[in-house]
Amino acid sequence: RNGISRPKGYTVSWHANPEVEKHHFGMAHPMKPWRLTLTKEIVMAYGMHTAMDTHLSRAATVEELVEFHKEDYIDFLSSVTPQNLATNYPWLKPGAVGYSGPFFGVGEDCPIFDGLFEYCSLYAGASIDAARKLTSHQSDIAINWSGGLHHAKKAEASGFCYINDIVLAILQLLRHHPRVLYIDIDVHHGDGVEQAFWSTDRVLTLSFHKYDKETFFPGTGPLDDTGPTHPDNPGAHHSLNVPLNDGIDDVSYQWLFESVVGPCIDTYRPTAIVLQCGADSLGHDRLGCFNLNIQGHGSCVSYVKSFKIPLLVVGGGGYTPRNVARAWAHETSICIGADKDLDPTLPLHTPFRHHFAEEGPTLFPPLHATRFENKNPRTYLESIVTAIREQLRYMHG
Ligand code: V1S
Ligand code: CA
Ligand code: ZN
Repeated sequence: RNGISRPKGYTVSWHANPEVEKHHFGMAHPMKPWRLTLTKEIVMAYGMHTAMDTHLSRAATVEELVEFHKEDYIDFLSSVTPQNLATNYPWLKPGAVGYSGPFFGVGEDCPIFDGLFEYCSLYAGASIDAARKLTSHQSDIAINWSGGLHHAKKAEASGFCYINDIVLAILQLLRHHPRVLYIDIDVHHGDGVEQAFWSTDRVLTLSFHKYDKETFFPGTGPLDDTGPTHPDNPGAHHSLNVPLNDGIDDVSYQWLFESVVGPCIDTYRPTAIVLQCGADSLGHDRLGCFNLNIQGHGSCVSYVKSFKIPLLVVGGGGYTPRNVARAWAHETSICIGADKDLDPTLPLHTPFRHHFAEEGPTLFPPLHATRFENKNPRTYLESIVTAIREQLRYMHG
């Protein structure tokens, strides 16, 4: 099977539970957990699972969830169902007496669906397990494609995210690691993670995203938003944001990513890294507006891996399921060091094959066809790099 073998000198672990994939947000909703099934189909067809320690993840416990989230919010998530919603929470209905806007963030973006709490606790459990594999030195790279849900707040669901598995995983890492770097290449701003670690210098958060305060969710993450700067806040200058315009391509993104991430690692000297690989920054995404190819997106993973620092890799957004699956399968191959060995023709012979018919059975379809013109001139990218370097000078390592 393509001769995939275990990586030499380091261990990669894969954390997943197929129960996650069975949940449905609703027909019209762009978040499709079955994209994880497609990802796994490709990974297994190439034989990549034989090169990793594969762990069936378990549900996070309530005690684990309340390490970040508020207890009444977890109580709500664990007891609400589509059936009891209207009876138990009548004030949730717009127009009802006492209605005061979305309740715990519930609404069209974050609907209450069957099995919601199982879905949440399973993806969170996988990220916590993955982080523990790193802290116990049993893995050097740990992967949870079902995680990466970066918008969830302490007591509020937001942007398809209910539990912030990334925050929970970083809290685990902080038990053993003095400094954690969080990098977020989802097309959206990683606001929930940024906010959670806003007041500490032990986590440096760095998000690349499309930024438009008025028209693009969540409307936060301008370049100059680097953490509250009052003198006694240790977290000042420890939130970095790279706001981008439509249409950025592989060459620009790769140059920018390396020009920003390199100095961040050199200056901050993290002892662990969490990489959120939201695949909605790919071209042809249903919600995104960038023009990245699978290779361009994957080059971020290769670059981060090259520093040989304990690494937690999580998923995130990604709304054209077949391309999400291609990207995350390719990135799995990068993690195990097999990317150069893969035949780019998808070795799929199962009924899943038809999902890839549109672009043909290839791992690397061209996704750069410019639905969005590149509105990020070189001068703009250079000004970002200058500003980030400026921010890093405030950091005392
Ligand atoms: N963009 C976008 C978008 N589309 C939807 C949506 C569409 C159909 C549905 F049935 C339900 C929702 N919501 C949004 C965004 C949220 C994007 C979340 C991205 C999550 C992530 O990739 O970063 C991580 C997993 N919400 C909005 O733009 C808010 C609205 C302002 C517009 C859409 N309506 C449905 C709610 C209010
Ligand atoms: Ca991002
Ligand atoms: Zn996103």
